[in-house]
Amino acid sequence: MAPHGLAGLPRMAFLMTTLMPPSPFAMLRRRRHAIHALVVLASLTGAQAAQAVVLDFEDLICARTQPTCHVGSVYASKGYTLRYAAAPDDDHPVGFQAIGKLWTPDAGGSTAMLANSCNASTVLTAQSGKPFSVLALDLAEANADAPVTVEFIGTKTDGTQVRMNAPLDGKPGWQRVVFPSAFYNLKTLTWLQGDCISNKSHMFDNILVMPGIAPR
Ligand SMILES: [Ca+2]
Repeated sequence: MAPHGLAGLPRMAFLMTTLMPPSPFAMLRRRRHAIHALVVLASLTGAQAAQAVVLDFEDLICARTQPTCHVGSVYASKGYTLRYAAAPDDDHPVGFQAIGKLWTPDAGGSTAMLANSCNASTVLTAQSGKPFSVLALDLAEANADAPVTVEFIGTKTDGTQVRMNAPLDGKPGWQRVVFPSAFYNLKTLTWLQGDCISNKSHMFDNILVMPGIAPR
């Protein structure tokens, strides 16, 4: 049986480590990431930007009063769907877990999401069935441990794929990933949870997504 996601929860194998307070540099870095994402959004036309949404998981109210709570294998919001799938050799799929601010490694954050088993995949699709573009999202070390690298795989409507690795800095806290235009006009966006051994677990938040940007 593969070990699973968060410490202190059923079938979880992770250990919590001490969380360091965010440094001024980390705060500055976060602000710079935020500015970058805003620049990306500002480069779009008004009509395009008006259709952009942020999947921020704030509707998962159970995480307002609990460190974590169970979500299930599907999360749908604002025209988009996230699906969890356990690794093929995983006999005990767990599903998505909402992460609240009471979860220590989410200090300073807001309600976020975790695919709660090793090597689980998360797949983002648009409920319209039409191409969509992912502009940015936030990642953090789920248990404040390292290393964490998240590989994103975008699949286009013609079946071709684009890939990008997002290594985290190893310091507890949120980092913003801004996607290049190769990640516009996708049919699906997939990323994997770490293997819990050489690649530790991550949580995610604030997925900035919008309908496909012409040309298609
Ligand atoms: Ca949030």
